Amino acid sequence: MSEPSIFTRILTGDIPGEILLDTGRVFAIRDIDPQAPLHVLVIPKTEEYRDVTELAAGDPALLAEMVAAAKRIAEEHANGEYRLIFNNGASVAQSVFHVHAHVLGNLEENKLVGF
Ligand code: DGP
Repeated sequence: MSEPSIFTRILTGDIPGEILLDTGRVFAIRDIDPQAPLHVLVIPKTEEYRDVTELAAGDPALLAEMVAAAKRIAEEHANGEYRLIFNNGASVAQSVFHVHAHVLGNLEENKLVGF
């Protein structure tokens, strides 16, 4: 069996990290290397899906739960507006192959983040 992902290790408490939101099937943590004033990762608890393409095909309801969780994070920690980013593949900077969404918010006006 493969090693648990870094996100699973945070979820199980093996690695310290504050869980901002837990909806049952989805959880959220702050990104360790924030690219925006609000930068949170929304992650399904299952490691079954490597990226959002696999997730959308395999469990679209779980993808919808991730989007709803992103909206809740934006409402609780920003003005309700947010940017949602999924990296899909190493060549576009995906480094953790346990699907996750980057939720960015509180961006300065007209300032786009570099990813
Ligand atoms: P990606 O490049 O799309 O695979 O995003 C992976 C993100 O995970 C990256 O922005 C940094 C974040 N990350 C990696 N290790 C840790 C960690 O130990 N704790 C937290 N909170 N975030 C991490």
